[in-house]
Amino acid sequence: MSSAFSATKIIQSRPLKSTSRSPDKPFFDPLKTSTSSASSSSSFLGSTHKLRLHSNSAAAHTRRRSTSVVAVSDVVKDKKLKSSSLSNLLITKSEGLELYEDMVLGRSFEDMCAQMYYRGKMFGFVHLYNGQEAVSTGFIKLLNKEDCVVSTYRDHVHALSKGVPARSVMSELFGKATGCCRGQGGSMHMFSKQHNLLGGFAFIGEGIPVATGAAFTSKYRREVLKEADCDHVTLAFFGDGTCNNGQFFECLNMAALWKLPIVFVVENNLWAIGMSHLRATSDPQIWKKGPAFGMPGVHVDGMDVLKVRQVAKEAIARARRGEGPTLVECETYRFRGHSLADPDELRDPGAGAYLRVGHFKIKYWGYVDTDPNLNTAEKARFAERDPIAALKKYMIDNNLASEAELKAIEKKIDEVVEEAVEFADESPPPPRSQLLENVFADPKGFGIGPDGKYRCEDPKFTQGTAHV
Ligand SMILES: Cc1ncc(C[n+]2csc(CCOP(=O)(O)OP(=O)(O)O)c2C)c(N)n1
Ligand SMILES: [Mg+2]
Repeated sequence: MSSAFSATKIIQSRPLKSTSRSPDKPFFDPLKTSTSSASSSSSFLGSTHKLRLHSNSAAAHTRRRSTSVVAVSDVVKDKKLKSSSLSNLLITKSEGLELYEDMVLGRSFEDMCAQMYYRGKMFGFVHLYNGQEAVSTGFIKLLNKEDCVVSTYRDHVHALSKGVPARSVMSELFGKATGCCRGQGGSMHMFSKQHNLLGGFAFIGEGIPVATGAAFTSKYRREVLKEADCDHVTLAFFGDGTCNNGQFFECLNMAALWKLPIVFVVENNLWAIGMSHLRATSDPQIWKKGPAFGMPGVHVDGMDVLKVRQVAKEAIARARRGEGPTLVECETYRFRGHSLADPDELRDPGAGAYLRVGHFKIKYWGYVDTDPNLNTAEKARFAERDPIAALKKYMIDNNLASEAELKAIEKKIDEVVEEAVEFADESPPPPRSQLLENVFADPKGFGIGPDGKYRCEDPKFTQGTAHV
């Protein structure tokens, strides 16, 4: 197998070895591929190559600076070298169009959210997903309806990819009764039982145990309740910053111990609000934490939907086959501020986005940069690797779609998003009677006191509290 394919990061558990960072330790560069050190038999196609020794030489410096932008998946390029036959491509035309439509929907929807937020139509924090679409689309479009997705506060696009209609996501954002949580959840708590979207969670790491529980349910139903056809898989999405949270480690342990059908999908966008990933974690290569718990750890270029999809295919298939969990680290980037309350002034590279090795500043992605305006340079570099533009180019270059066909999809999505806004705007707010629903376990909404009586029977109980 040639370079792009052999450079996988699937690593099984092995004896403990220190992985703490030091200037002598290897860095990995997702833009490069290598023929060394990887198992050619791994089925994690699309995974970028992993470790490569950092060199301080000027030649290495120049090479890194001149790394070209990946506009066409290396995976596909590699395939094309062997045959120009369309049948050898990684996606069919209809698959490509589906991926394109889903990514365009995610992007357009989020752009519209920004507009509506600044027009005062939404309340509370709203975190957009621009730039990260290849991860949601690359994974979720491979799922069945019964499979589960657990997200974070950056959850609108995961909901859309899982099939929750744009109008019910938008309506939820507007706090309206027609929203997917009847207006009670808002931006950070998208949920749809029908689509097996188990939430949006505002606290970081909060969704990981929920996802682990969902995966446990699938296994329990299959093995204990003998529901032979219950092969449902759960995907847990979360960020790089969240990987320093204890729940992440606890759940990796349980998932590996019980061989749960789950994929932990880390969306490493290099920043946790204004905290650089490099500054916050002892070993920035998150995928390595998988093998430490006895599961494969895989790294993939999260700006390339075709690579993400290849890795996702195998990780999901493993889970479905009963072979247990996988940890996938997708290297990606968010094109906007942390939330719409952040005018994108928080990512200050001076605060530690760069490692200092000797007199070089080493960027996590393998760049060496002396640009004083590092923040702008970082954003510009990732803007060039926009996953939607990359897929578009690939589809056209490979005669999978014409410019007109893709334009037609963009137009259709514009209409879907416009319609979603109109629907949300015209929808009624939730009734007052909904105010205390789901606040107390008691369906009457007032809870039961220690004496076994409804608390509302205490005449003083509601004094000073909400009345419905
Ligand atoms: C338990 C908890 N602690 C702190 C916060 C505040 N907080 C909100 S977002 C965030 C950063 C998370 O970064 P990351 O996991 O990388 O996700 P990203 O926002 O980059 O998608 C933090 C610390 C929180 N929401 N929950
Ligand atoms: Mg992050």
